[in-house]
Amino acid sequence: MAGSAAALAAGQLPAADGTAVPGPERTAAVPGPERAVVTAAPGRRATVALGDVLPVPASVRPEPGADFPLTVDTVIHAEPAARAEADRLAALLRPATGLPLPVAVDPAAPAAGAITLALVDPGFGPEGYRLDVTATGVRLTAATPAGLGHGVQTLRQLLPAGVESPIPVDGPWVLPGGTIADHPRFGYRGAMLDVARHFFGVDEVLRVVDHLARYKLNHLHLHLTDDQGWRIAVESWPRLTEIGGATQVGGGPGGWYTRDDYRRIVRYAAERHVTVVPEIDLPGHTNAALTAYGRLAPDGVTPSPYTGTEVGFSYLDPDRELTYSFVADVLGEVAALTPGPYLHIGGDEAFKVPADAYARFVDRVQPIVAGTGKTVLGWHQIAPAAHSPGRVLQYWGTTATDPVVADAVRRGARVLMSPADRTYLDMRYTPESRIGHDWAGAIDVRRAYDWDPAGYLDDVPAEAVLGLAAPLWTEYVASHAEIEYMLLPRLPALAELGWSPRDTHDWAAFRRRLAAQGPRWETAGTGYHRSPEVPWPVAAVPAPRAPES
Ligand code: TNX
Repeated sequence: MAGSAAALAAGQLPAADGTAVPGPERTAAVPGPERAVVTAAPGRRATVALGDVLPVPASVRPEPGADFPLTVDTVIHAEPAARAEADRLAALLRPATGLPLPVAVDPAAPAAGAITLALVDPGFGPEGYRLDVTATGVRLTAATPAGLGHGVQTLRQLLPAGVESPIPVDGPWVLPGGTIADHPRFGYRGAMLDVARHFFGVDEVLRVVDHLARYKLNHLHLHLTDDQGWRIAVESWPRLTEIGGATQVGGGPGGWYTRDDYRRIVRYAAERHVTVVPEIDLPGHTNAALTAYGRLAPDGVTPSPYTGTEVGFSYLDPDRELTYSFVADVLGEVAALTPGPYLHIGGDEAFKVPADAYARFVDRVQPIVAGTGKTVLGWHQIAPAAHSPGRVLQYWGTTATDPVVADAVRRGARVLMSPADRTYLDMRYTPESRIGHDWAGAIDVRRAYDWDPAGYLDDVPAEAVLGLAAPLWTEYVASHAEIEYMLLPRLPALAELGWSPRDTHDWAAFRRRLAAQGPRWETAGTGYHRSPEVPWPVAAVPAPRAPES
């Protein structure tokens, strides 16, 4: 990961694709007709327009002249139940602003001049919020802590890019006046990280959670098991991780999460209103499990560890009872560690399993999931199986028609949209990209943005679409810098599709707002792909504040 503010000041940021990313410039940036210049000049006027938020809010009503400056006297006021969100807001704003921003927890009405967070239902649903900025105070209201959390992310984006700095810089720290009323279009907005092909440690996963939370995504799907590695400790089958977790693509050391590691990820995500969805991929993609317990292998022969990138060769035998006691043990333990409602059972690319045996397998595993109290989520290959209450099919196809999925929807299933030609974050941006798959085509920013999750699949009504999720498979992604390169800037494009009302969909407006994220990432030391489709500004990143100021 690109490092500290000091490293950034050196001028050039290496992008993961090897191209040079223009670094922050201390001298005046080149002004030009299409180049937004992020100014660092102190002043009392807001420098970000109220609507320049990503994902774009449902409703924005600017009030010129009602800007609110943050000062040394600004207090963040919260009722006790809103304390965690108030603390997070303070933690996000203090490093760059250098302001004390004390959090006052007090059920009584705040004094004028405060930023107030209140759990008062503004009427915008479970994740909605309302933000009122006036010259005399700021008020953020929501029905739930999640709504407040989304409002906090909006507030953060309304301050200039310097707010991302880990050390104090000059503002101006002024919020634009007016009202934002906001709520999501879809209830499920997610991303998936494949920690099986290449393993990523807890801290790297937490950084991914930060990116999700920033753009109001609310689900992190962890692809925990595959041919190359088993990454989650299971007490009743300990060799799964000890043996099955010991390598990865390319033959590196791999790794796995202890139960406490996994709990830490779940807790950190929950604090940021992100639900973890664990995937145990069944019955295919199971070579790592078979290396640990050869008796699970259909032919009883323990296979070798696999460090390549092929798919579809391994499977659990649908016709053996041992398979189901194994699956019940694993799913039971993973469910017990997971507070979220979904258990993802994979189901993709079991090429060696005949269709009838595959269907019997899914028909037996879905009730096991239900028995743990969780709801079945699976790749859309599980569609032919019987309906299981609430079950969700993750559609990763690239065709607009899928009669089997449409039929499952008629039988009660809902669909999570991950069409590979739009949402797959492991695809190359262009044929020339340094890393990535290309089987679903190149996906640059416009391709990721210019589609409608509710309209992609024929014969599936919009009401059956739960939302969208963007998978990052990691056959070719081996470091955190490469994660960020693949994630950004496509993740915010998909986040906006998931959150913003359809009638705000507008490529020209979107790419202008996306461009403004560039200086924020640079200030934070986050890598990204400088897609030529986006008019990135020449960013004058604010200089560190002089000690005496
Ligand atoms: C297909 S998408 C897979 C994965 C690969 C991915 C690479 C899906 C459910 N299965 O096993 O990693 O393609 O793009």
